[in-house]
Amino acid sequence: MRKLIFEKFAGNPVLTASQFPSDIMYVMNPGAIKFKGEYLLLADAATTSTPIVFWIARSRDGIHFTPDPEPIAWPAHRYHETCVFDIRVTEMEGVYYLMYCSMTVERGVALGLVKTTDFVHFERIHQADVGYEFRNGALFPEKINGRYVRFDRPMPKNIEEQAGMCISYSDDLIHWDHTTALMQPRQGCWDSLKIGAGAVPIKTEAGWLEIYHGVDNSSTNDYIYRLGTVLLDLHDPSKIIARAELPVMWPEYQYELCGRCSNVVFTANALVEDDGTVRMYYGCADTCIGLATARLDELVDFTLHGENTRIRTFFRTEKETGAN
Ligand code: M1P
Repeated sequence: MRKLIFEKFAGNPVLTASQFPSDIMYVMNPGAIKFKGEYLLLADAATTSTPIVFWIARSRDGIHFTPDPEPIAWPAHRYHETCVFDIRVTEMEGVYYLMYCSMTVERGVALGLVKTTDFVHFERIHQADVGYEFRNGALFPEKINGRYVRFDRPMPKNIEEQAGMCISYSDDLIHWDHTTALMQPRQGCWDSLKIGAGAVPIKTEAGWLEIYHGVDNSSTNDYIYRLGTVLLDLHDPSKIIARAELPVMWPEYQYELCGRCSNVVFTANALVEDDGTVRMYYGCADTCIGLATARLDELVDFTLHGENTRIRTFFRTEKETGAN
């Protein structure tokens, strides 16, 4: 297996639809958490009859997972949710908050919030935002300056418009305000079309480390989803300390290159172990789930200092290429 910053587990994928009941077609993009000595994946499971249900798979060793007999009994929504996807799990003082994308006919795609303390009983906190469409919500694991903070991404109406990552604040986890643009796609780079929060941010001495996804459409047939990193100020996460120029992970193997949506690596949670290993579960081609690991200090160092390469762009100016 090749390694840049993240090293992919040689036995990938660690979870596939074949481990679930027969009407599950694809599993992907899991929220992940270590709870009472077990690794839990809260996966998107696409069924033959409904778009997606959330389904927990549990493991003692983080490699061999057993899905629960049934999907999560997801708490009712004021409207009918026609699809749900991409849970991100945030723990605060023993409560586990599940921020997720909620699709209803009335609201389009918005961010809903559910909580649990035991991963058996689930209680709704928030239906979904009103107004603009939001996706890729990730709640920070602590209040900052007395307020809850989340990443989100307002969705442009036109897919060709650039979609950037924003940061929003709340006193009650229901009403979100001061939505501020945090960062934008970078023209000509691996994250040129759209970007969105990936993992719930990780607190480090150097700042909040965020592993985000970036999409470019340089391929003739498809988008490519890669993962990159950014460090944000601990006291004011709307301030960027450093954004790595190059991605830390990208689709390379058959299970990431081919599937329901090809060329996708997509993460929602990266877990930090006591020895400083970052254990990241990720969706592969919207079809199955893989595991990749990295050292937290290497991720921070790479974000601050990068490789000894300048940013690679797909398109050079005439001046850069020396053309007349
Ligand atoms: O199909 C790739 C991904 O597309 C969406 O992410 P984004 O809105 O950032 O493009 C999500 O639906 C995600 O679940 C999916 O993996």
